[in-house]
Amino acid sequence: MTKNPTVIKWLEEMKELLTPDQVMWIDGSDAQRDALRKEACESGEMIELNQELLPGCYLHRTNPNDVARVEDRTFICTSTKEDAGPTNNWCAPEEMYKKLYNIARGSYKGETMYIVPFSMGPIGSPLAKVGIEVTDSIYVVLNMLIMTRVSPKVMEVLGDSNDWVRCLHSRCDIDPEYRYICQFPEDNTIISVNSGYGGNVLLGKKCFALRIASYQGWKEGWMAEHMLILGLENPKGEVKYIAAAFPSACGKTNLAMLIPPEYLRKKGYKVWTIGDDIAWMRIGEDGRLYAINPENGFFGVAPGTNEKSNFNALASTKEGTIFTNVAHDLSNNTVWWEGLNKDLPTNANDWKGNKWDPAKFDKADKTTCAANPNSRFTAPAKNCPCISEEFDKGAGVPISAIVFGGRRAKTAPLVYQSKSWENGVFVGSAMASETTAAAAGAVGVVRRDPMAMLPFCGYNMADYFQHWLDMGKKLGDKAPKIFNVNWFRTDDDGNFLWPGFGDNMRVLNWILDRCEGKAEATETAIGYVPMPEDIDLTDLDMDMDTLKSILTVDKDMWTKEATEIEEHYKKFGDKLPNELREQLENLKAAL
Ligand code: GTP
Ligand code: SPV
Ligand code: MN
Repeated sequence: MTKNPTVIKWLEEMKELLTPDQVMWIDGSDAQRDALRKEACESGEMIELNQELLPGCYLHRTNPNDVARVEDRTFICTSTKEDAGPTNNWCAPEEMYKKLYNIARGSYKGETMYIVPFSMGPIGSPLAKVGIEVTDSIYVVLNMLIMTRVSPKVMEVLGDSNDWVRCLHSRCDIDPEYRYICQFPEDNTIISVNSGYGGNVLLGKKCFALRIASYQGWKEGWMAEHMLILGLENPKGEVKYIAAAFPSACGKTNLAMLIPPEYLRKKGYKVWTIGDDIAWMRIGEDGRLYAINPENGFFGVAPGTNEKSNFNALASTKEGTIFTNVAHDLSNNTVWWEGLNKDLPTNANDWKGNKWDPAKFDKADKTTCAANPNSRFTAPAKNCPCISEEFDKGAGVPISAIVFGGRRAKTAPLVYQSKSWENGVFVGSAMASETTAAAAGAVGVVRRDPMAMLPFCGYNMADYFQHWLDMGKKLGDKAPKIFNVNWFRTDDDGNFLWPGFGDNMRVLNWILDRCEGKAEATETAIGYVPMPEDIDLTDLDMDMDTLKSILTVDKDMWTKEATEIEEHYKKFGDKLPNELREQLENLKAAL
C-alpha cells in the first residue's frame, strides 16, 4: 500500500506491539465497507436497521461506562509541563509512552489490525493533512469512513513525507481505570486506549483536527478551531461566511444547518453548510482569513434533533448513518430519541438495550431517557440538503465574522460585537458556558471555556491567546469582525427567552449588516449591542420588552463577571498576554 519509510517503520512497530492475527488496509471501497458492516452485524457489534426506511443505517451501543469524552483522562504530552499549560493534564512523553505501550501490548491478539489512511480536508488540498489510524474496532473503521476521507489516494498524496499523524486506538478492555486519550504534539502522535466512544476514538476529530492541529497551527501560522462554518446567501445571491465557536452540545450543528424563518426564505435568504464542528483557517493570498472543514461527516447530538429544530441534520441521517446509543424502536426497526417527536415508542429498547417503559419516562430525570443524552449520529456530509458547493473544494471560504457563544442563563446578552480584534480575543478568552453531557462529569455548571477550546487546545492556552493576537496583527483591517451570542437566556422559571434554532438567522443578519457597516448599535461596556428595532421580529410571538431584556448588559452582573475573569486569568500567570490584561482593565473602567 505504501513505500513511505516512516509509515512502514511505524506500522511494523505497531504490529510488534499489538500482535494482531491479521492486518487489513482500509481502502474506502464500497465492497470492503459492506463486508465490514456484515461482519459487525454478525458479531453483534452493530444492528442493521430497517433498510427500506433507513438504507445503509446501523445502530451501535457503547459500554455504559463509555458514552462521552473523558477530559480528566485526556493528556497533552509535551517535553515540558509549561508547554501543555495550566488548563491541560500533562505527563512527560517517555513516561506516558511507556504506560500506554504496557496497556496496549498484545491487545490485538486474535484480532485484525485495521489500518485507516485518511485525509482531514479534501485530499490534496494545501489546507489538508494526512493521518493513519490503526484500530481493532470495525465500528471505528466504519465511522472513520464517514467522518474523514479514506482512499489509497491519501497515501499517494503523502508520498515519502513524514508530515502525517500517527493514531493508535485499542479498545483493550474498555476499562475506565485504564482509559487514556493522549496527544504527543511534538511527535504528531495520538494514543487512545480502553474506550470505544466517538471523540475518544475517532482520532481524526478532536485529537488530531483540534489538539494536534492547534499545535501545528501555532507553529506554522494558521488556526484550528472548534467552529462551525456556514455561508449566508442574501437575496442578491451574495454569500458571506461565518465561523462560530460554541462549546460541545451548545448549538454548532444546529446553527450550521439552520433554515431561515419563512419571511426571510420568501425574500431569498439561504444558509449553506460547510462544517458543523471544526474549522482550519489560514490567511489567503488576498490577506483574508480562509476556512475549510477538515471533516467529511457530522458526528451530531441526536436528542433534540427533529424536523422542526434541525430538518437538515435529520435529513442527513436517512442514509449511510451510524447511530450510537439512541433507542431502538422495535415496532419498525428504526431509531428514536427524546425530542425526535412526541410519540414515545411503546415497543423499544433503551440505549443500553433494555426494554424501555414510556410510562416511567420523566423529562426531568435523565436516567429514565430512552436515548443517552449524548447519543449521536454519524452522517455523511454529502447527505445534507444544504451542503455548500464549497464544502469539497480545498480552497476554503473567506470568513467575514467570527462568533463566540455559550450557554448562559443570565449575564451574556443575545448578541454583541467586540470593539476590535484584541477586544474580540478578550471576549473569546473569557467565554463561559454551562457544561453539557458531551463530556463525562457534572452537567449545568458554569465554567470558563476560552474559544470553546478548553478541552481541545494542544498547547499552553496563554500561547494560544497570543497566537490569536498575532493572527489579528497579520490580518490587519482584513480581519473578520468578532461577535458573541447567547441563545440560552432564561426567565426565572428556566424557560428560554429567545426562540433559537432557525430564528437565530435574525441575529446573523444583524451580524453581517454590522460587518458591512449597515446596522446601528449602542456602545456598552462590553461592546456594541443592537438597537432593539434592528433585530427583526417579523412573524415572531415575542414582545419588544422581552427582546430588550435579553439585550441588556447588567452592570452588577458584569462587575461580578469581570472579577471572575480576573480570577480565571490568574491561572496563566506571567504568560497571559498584556493586551488581554489591558482589555480586562478597560472593561472594569467602562463598568
Ligand atoms: P457538539 O457536537 O458536541 O460539538 O455539539 P454542537 O455544538 O454541535 O451542538 P448541537 O447543535 O448538536 O446542539 C446541542 C443541543 O443544543 C441540542 O439539544 C439542541 O437542540 C440544543 N440547541 C441548539 N441550538 C439551540 C438554540 O438556538 N436554542 C436552544 N434553546 N437550544 C438549542
Ligand atoms: C464534542 O464533544 O464537542 C463533539 C463530540 O463534537 S466528540 O466527537 O465526542 O468530541
Ligand atoms: Mn464538538
